[in-house]
Amino acid sequence: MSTAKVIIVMGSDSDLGVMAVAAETLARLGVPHEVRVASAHRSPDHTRRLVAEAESSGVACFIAGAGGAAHLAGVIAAQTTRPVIGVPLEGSPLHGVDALYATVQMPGGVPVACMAIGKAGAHNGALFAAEILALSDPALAARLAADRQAQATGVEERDRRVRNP
Ligand code: RP5
Repeated sequence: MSTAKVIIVMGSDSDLGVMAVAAETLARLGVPHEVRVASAHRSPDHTRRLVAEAESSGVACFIAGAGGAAHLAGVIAAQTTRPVIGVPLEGSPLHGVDALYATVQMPGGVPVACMAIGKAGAHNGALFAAEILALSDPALAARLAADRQAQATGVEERDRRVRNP
């Protein structure tokens, strides 16, 4: 964990299919990161240790993805004042709405930045983490701006294709 600036924590390895999107986005932007599994409910001590170790090793920001009664982001936020980004995940019979409510409805005093449910949330969570780091990293800010421009160019290209099939 020594060089990671962002740590992506998942409640289970069954979340990897979605949370890998966050790792891919951070890798594309050149943000050093690490992916870990820790459960707020099944391994509370491991989760506590992970947060403490991440803080000591210089992690600036946490991304926490969990499904069901998703307390992971909140439990991490309870133990650090570094930014915590929560990604509610689908998979339960309630299709992620349970995780959304659990992640977004933090009590005043312990903030979690809650993203959208699923892959869009994992993608945006990584972008949001990069935006936080970019406040003190002009080269990363430039890469984020280029990424946003490439996205706009891609939409314009799709518009051209739809208009001229
Ligand atoms: C949550 O329970 C995890 O984040 C996962 O989304 C869900 C199911 O976990 P598994 O039973 O697949 O390990 O804590």
